[in-house]
Amino acid sequence: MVHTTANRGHHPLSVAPWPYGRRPGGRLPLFAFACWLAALLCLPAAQAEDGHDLWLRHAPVESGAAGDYRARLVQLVAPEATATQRVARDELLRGLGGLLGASPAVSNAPDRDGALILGTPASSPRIAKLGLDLDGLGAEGYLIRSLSVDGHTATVVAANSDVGALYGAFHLLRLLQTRQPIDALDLRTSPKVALRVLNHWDNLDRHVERGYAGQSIWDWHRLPDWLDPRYTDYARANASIGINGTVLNNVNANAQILTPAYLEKVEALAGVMRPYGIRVYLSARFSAPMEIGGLKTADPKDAAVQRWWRAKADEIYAKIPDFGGFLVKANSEGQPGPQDFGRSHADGANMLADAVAPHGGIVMWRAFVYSDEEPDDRAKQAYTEFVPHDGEFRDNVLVQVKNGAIDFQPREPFHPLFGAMPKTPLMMEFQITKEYLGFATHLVYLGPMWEEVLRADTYAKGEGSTVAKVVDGSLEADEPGRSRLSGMAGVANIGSDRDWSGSHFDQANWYAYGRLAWDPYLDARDIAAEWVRMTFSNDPAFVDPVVGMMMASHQAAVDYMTPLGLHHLMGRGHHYGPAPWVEGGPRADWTSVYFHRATKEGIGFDRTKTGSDAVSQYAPPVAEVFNDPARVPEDFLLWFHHRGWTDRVSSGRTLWDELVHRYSRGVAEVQEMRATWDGLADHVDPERHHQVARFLAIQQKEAQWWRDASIAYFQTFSGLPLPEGEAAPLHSLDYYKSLEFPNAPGDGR
Ligand code: BDP
Repeated sequence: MVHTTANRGHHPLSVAPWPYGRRPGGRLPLFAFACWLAALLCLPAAQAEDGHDLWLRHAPVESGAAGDYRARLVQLVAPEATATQRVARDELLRGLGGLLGASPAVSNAPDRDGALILGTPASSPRIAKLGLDLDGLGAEGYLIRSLSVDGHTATVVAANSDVGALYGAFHLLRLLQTRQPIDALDLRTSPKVALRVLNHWDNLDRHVERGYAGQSIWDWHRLPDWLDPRYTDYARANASIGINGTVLNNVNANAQILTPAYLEKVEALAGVMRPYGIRVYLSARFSAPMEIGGLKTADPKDAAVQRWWRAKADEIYAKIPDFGGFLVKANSEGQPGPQDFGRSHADGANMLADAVAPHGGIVMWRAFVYSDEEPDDRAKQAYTEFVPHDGEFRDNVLVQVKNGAIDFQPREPFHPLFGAMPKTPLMMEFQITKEYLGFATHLVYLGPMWEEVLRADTYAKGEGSTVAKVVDGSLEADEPGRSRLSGMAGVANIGSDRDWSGSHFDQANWYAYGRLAWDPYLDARDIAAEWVRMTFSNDPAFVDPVVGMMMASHQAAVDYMTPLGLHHLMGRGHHYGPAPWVEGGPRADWTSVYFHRATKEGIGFDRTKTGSDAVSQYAPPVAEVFNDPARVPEDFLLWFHHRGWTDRVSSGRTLWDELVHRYSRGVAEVQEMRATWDGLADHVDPERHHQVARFLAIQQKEAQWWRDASIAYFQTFSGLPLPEGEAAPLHSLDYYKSLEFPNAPGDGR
């Protein structure tokens, strides 16, 4: 059976022919019907490779390796007293059954070679007796060791909690899925970041803001009575990569979610997530006391407002004792907030923090703010608003900061808030859904982009003060009175599409996010290789070229969309496709011309000390580099500088020539990705190969569109000819400007 997805057909430039006989809504050709009948009558039902299994695809291991694994995994000794213990045991039985053809025998004690012993000192007498060094693993860490137990060879997966043991079980499966040897294991790991959270920008009507994978997976209408099995699969997938929290609703929040009718639904979802170590959180609308509480104000200093939130928190915790807390977008893009009542972000966050504190809850307060009246460079506003409040936030508040200061652009320098608020835990916010990076059709692996940000040096406490150290709290651990919280948020790319993420390769971004949240020092390339092996194949003839494609894909997208530090040049509203000509409308910093500032003389946003001075929000060693056109990384040249069209760049080309070169380089890279993928047909099932191939064709077409439209537009300023050998845009500038996409998916509502 071939599954179709909800939003594919809407793609305005879609070119994909339908390869499987019956197109939905079309006629069934006779031949296809005959094949279908034959298949139905004669063959066992084959499992379609529709991507639904994600990286939890436990396809059989090749016979040689399987023998080695089987000898080590003859018997499973694992407790089953709690829901989490049962989940861990079932994952191992299911996973090993798939990988090795048969599940290990379940036993109460190891009585032969090849025992797999899972548990905690509390859940497993065997593990208690081993006296393992579990100190330092914390509540969620685990160790995996090859040992001799009661005279038998054994693999021990031990932790301090059931959830730790579950994470260990998934890790063991991953070792097999990626064909690692398991005969001399000695590994221990615990998460470096405490809160590893997905943010769903899902509305209650199931529209997903910036979602490109169908509708919301949360079927609010049928909840709480119908628990879609997908919820469990979602929880499994997240637990397998260590994600331990999920914010169910959009940051542009609807207060309805806090009404009793919805809290009952939230409670049902929390029940599904709980065995997997996942807490649910909600986005809270700041004006909820007025909208659903009947109060006249939402002023955080008003006693009635404070009482309302405390009562609301009590009500929630009575239903969901492990409720995580609130995420809040306040005084940003029209959302209500404390400033509406003359109060600060700290006042607002602390009022909510006080309401959830008695229950152990937390508040994630977003720093994505910029004001309409503020004439200053938008890139500077979050820093300006938040830094003065460092030290004012309660212990159970994290300030959630996007990776860059504008808005999830294809490439941004790290946000200047990182390192600038030493007394406040700053939670990283990455966007997994590719709002600005080609939606679900472009193959863009985000691992390298996130790695670049996490490894960036803030110099806040001298060299080596990386963003990763700010996020995991290690950089400022000695800061007096600083809360020990740490967190990372990822704006989910999950929807009702059968393949969850709208494309096979977008699953890799969900996966990479989870892995980096667990350990922000991991290598994007290693994560890609792991994912490819688990999702597709372990054959090096496949793994190497595909990892190569993935690793090159982010730079390629930056090149064909916004090279050299350009940013925010996409279509207005829906953000689909190039539109560097966007101007006018409600506010300057929602236009493209505000950001590229092209003139007859040059292009780029002057954020130097003599320009908007955004550079001075960075620590001096960083500011100096960003301020200097000769030293700034060229990838950020036009982010920080306005440069002349004929100025030379490091390649020796003029800026204009370099710009054109980079646009073309991006398109060429996509063409190469296509050729690589086409050559790999023998290594992939036809369903997935076909879809990826067609999506790459869309990507190439759209990369060309980005290049051509951008060059045609910027040439009206530079007035310069294209460099030798560069093809002219396929269409006129007027043509590109005339394109409209009123039904592009995922818009904000
Ligand atoms: C922007 C999105 C918008 C979000 C906003 C946010 O276009 O839909 O509401 O970010 O993060 O990138 O709040």
